Amino acid sequence: MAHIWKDVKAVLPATKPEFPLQFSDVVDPSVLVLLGLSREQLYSSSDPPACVENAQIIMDYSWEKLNTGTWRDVDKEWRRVYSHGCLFKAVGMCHGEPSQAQVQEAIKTCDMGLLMGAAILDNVLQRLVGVLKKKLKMQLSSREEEDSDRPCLKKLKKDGTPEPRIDAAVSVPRVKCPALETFRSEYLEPQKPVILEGIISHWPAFTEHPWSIDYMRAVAGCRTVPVELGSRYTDEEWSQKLLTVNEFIDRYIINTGEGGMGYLAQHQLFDQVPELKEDIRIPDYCCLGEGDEDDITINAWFGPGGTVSPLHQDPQQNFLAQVVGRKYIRLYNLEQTENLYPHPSELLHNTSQVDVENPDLEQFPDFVKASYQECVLQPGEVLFIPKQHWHYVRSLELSFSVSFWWS
Ligand SMILES: O=C(O)CCC(=O)C(=O)O
Repeated sequence: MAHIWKDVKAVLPATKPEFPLQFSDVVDPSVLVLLGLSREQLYSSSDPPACVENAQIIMDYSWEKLNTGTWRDVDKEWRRVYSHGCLFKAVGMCHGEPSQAQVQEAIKTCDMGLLMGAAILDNVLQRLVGVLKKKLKMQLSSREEEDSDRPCLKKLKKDGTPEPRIDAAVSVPRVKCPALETFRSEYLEPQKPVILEGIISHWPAFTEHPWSIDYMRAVAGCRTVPVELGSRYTDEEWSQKLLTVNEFIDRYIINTGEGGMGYLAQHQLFDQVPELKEDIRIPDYCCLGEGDEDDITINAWFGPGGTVSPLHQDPQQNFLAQVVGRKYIRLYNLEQTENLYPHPSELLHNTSQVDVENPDLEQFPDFVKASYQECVLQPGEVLFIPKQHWHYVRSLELSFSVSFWWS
């Protein structure tokens, strides 16, 4: 890991006076003292272990603040403090000749700051991960045996459920590259679902860097991300866990005997891993909305066959773009709501209680009255899901989709 320190220092402000530490009086004076001390240690390079210990105290203290009350009410200053703690710790771990495990831990620390903190110093945590990832890659690629230990793709988890038979009478229509005006008048204005063909085939995700498990490992394997555990988020035992993408692939995509379902479903992945964001493009049709590009939420959905998103609705228009694998999708329009038995609780009011492919008709007798449309979304296709349309999604095999929520 020679020279790592030089590259790490290059992402920091050049001198201590150029490294601002300004916080509002929400932050306790004792924490400000610790932050000042950490900055001192950073520039004196005197005692790396003390720097890491100090940073850990800042992280632990602000972590408590981040986890008190609801997330909405957490003061952003505490998110900034947490990011500073992560930065001081990650940098402190890179003194001398850090081992591969220490660099991996430093990346994880940056990811925690990116996920839970706030952007600081011109997105320094992201820039630091860029440097650390390169170092890690250099070390890994010099170890030929690395990949040969990995479980092979033949062990990919398989979904045992039978292939869905699409009823032609209710299948979602398909249209090839419609003009903007056509899309607006025939689908957006009347709020009708449609599958758009041929509009994403130019994405690098299909051309220069075809998305695959190996590609995910290469660009994001060492990154820590939140993973949803459990068959569906409405289940009692459903939970979330932080894992590296490599751990997620090994445990939940490739059958290593661990069991259970895991889904990488999150909106931060594309900010965290810019390489993946460069592989996709915002569909032109989003310009028909009223918001700016910055208002579009881009979600990643990466998981094994059999992953289910229960029937639910979202408050924005949605383009669900299929990159890898196929998905069975059922859609119900807003008028069907009373036949879909939304959960009574406020938290889950946008989610139906009915298990769409295996409904309990004694408990939910009106569900049979609900009319729907359905499709199997293929790689390269984009499904337009109008705002508040109820949608149920089951992946038929290993799948990677990207959704764009826009208004
Ligand atoms: O693909 C999935 O599993 C769910 C997609 C979804 O619910 C969405 O894009 O809003």
